[in-house]
Amino acid sequence: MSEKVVLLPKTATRSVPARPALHRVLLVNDDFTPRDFVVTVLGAVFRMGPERARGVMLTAHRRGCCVVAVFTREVAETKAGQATAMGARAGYPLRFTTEPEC
Ligand code: TYC
Repeated sequence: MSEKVVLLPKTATRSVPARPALHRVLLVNDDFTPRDFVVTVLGAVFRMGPERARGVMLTAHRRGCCVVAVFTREVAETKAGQATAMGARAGYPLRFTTEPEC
């Protein structure tokens, strides 16, 4: 007895790489760090022009915090750490934090 061989087409199982979760960097207001210093840090670490940096600084100053940028988790944490360290080296309590985007 001859068996019929049925050849089924291979189903493509190409896996789609997962998108890395994104994290926000937040600038937190304080009462001590000079405004111009905040603008300088935003320019140095986040490559922001002076007008945009001033806008972000003023938003944090008025509202308590402001989203600076969105990156993958590692980049967000590195940049927040560098920017916070710049403030600490100059003796200011300037703080950048990160949080996951939902
Ligand atoms: N509030 C500060 C001042 O009046 C300026 C400032 C703005 C500090 C934003 C931190 O994230 C900040 N000198």
